Amino acid sequence: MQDSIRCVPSEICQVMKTMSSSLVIDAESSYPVANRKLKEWVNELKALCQPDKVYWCDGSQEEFERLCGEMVSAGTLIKLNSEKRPNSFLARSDISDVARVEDRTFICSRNEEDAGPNNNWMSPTEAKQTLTGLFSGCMRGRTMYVIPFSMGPLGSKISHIGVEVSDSPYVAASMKIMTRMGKAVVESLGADGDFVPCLHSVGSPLAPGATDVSWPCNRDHKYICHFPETREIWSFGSGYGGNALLGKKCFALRIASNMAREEGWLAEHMLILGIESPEGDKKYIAAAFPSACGKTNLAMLVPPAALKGWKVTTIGDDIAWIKPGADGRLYAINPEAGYFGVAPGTSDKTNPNAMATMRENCIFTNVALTPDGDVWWEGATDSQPAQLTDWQGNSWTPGCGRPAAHPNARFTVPANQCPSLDPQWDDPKGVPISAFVFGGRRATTIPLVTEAFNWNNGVYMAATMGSETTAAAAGKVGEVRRDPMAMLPFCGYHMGDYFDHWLQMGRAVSSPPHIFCVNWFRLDEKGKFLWPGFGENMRILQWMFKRVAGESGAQQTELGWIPRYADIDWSGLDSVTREQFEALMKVDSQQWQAELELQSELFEKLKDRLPKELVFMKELLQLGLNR
Ligand code: O2Y
Ligand code: MN
Repeated sequence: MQDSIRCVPSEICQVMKTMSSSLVIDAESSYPVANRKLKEWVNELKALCQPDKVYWCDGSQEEFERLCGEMVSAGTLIKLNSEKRPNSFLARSDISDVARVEDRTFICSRNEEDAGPNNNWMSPTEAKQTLTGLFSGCMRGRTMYVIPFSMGPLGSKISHIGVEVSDSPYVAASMKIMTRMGKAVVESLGADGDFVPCLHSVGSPLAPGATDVSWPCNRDHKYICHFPETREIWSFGSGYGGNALLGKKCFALRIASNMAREEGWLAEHMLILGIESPEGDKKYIAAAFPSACGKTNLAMLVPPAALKGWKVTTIGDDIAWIKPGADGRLYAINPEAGYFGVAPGTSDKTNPNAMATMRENCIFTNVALTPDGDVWWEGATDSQPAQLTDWQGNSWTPGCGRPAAHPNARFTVPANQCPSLDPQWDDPKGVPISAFVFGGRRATTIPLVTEAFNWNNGVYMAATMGSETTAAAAGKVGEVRRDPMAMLPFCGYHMGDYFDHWLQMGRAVSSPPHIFCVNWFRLDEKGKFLWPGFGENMRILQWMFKRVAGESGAQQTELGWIPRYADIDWSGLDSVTREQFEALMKVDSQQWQAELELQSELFEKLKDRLPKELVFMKELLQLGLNR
């Protein structure tokens, strides 16, 4: 039995086999496809989903333009003003389909315990049974796109290949931007190369003669299922972002985290950036922050002019795949080839590099449209335009009481348009990582920056990181939500096992990176941010750089090493006083007693598989604080 249908219940399997045996093997590709598993899988899916047509994407620019043109004719895309925004488009999604659907996301491991309390679980048999029913005939009246893609540079030892089969041309066009996609990937597979099969449908078959809607999806049934043992993804009912562009969160994090654990590497929710000193020394860091904490801004940071000669370069803004090198260091690639960034809040002030990146060849989703055919979103400019069309296509004026862009509106844009792109971003060897940085959004308790004493101490810090809930998130405002390593929604297995994997990785390499924790969001008693953030974060990156180089001092605390006022370069910044800095760095033992009690809730949830090293770290910290 072929890999892709290994877990299908036998009666469904029989139906699928009967359907495919009645088909002539017909790859319907304009280029040769030698891979047996791929041809068979596509033919099975053709029989199951019953599309009108099968189209194999070649990944060419001509194909991208044709797909976009077809979507403009169908009303899925609006072409933007070519003078203001060349070769760019706006998509408006259905109101039921605007974000990742965590409550409809499942890890379908054979044993429920292996998915852990951090995931929704469904048995593989039940998932395949339910989804086979839903996929049956789901592409009628539509084209089935076969989308071969490489996560990472083609041929790199750190990269892996996937093939997404989808009935969404928006997905096909977005995958061209977000991955290395097309014919060369199929060629590299040869006859027997392996790939992760990713099946996707918007779940909205078209009856003969029926007119389509601009954003087809299924309002009643959405399932984002991952099968870690067989390394498959089945996604039904949504055409949006992480639910549908399956190379991203589904493959590069949930499935890849399982692969990484088995094979001894790391698949992380991390940006990767380069820091270059005025002397031309270069170091790379990988940094994990929960969703919507300014990751893209940090990845594309523009240092203050007063820090003469210091540069930041961008390798990636969201995901890092990290493997041990022969020299005992960890090497990282950005498996993606584009950015799927949050538009609201992005401006020439907060992220000029992102604004320059999206000057052309961009697909915007759920932003507002200006009367002259360009795009706008909250925070894009200081003043609001007098008149707009909002993300749902309705007329909008300032003060109308509705946001013009959806808060999760996105830009999808090729990485190679980024002005701060690192020259090594496409290097198959990856870049050596000198430091890991973990950040949460905390109003109190957590210092601006702390360096861990050692690897296990750093893993403990990362495992216990969290963010306070805001009005936008469900739950009580101000409640701390733990988001270990920013991986809570993305780790494809039990979080306790994931911590253990991190501990083991530190032992597996002779030169593990330093580990730092940051909190850009500490408030004063009046509720004002103590730290200016954005480009000024460079001062903290600079301190990390010097710590790694052995060139900067620090002060020991119960938590770890922290900079003294004099250890930070304050040139050109007088808005942070010494008192403010002390407040940013303060380790308040009362707050920490409460923090340790809150951390116990996480440890309690994971207790079946919590590594003893982390319990020991917590006890050590408790002892230190009691002293
Ligand atoms: O809502 C979505 O589908 C996108 S979520 C997303 C997109 C890009 C990068 N990160 C995230 C995230 O949730 O972490
Ligand atoms: Mn993310």
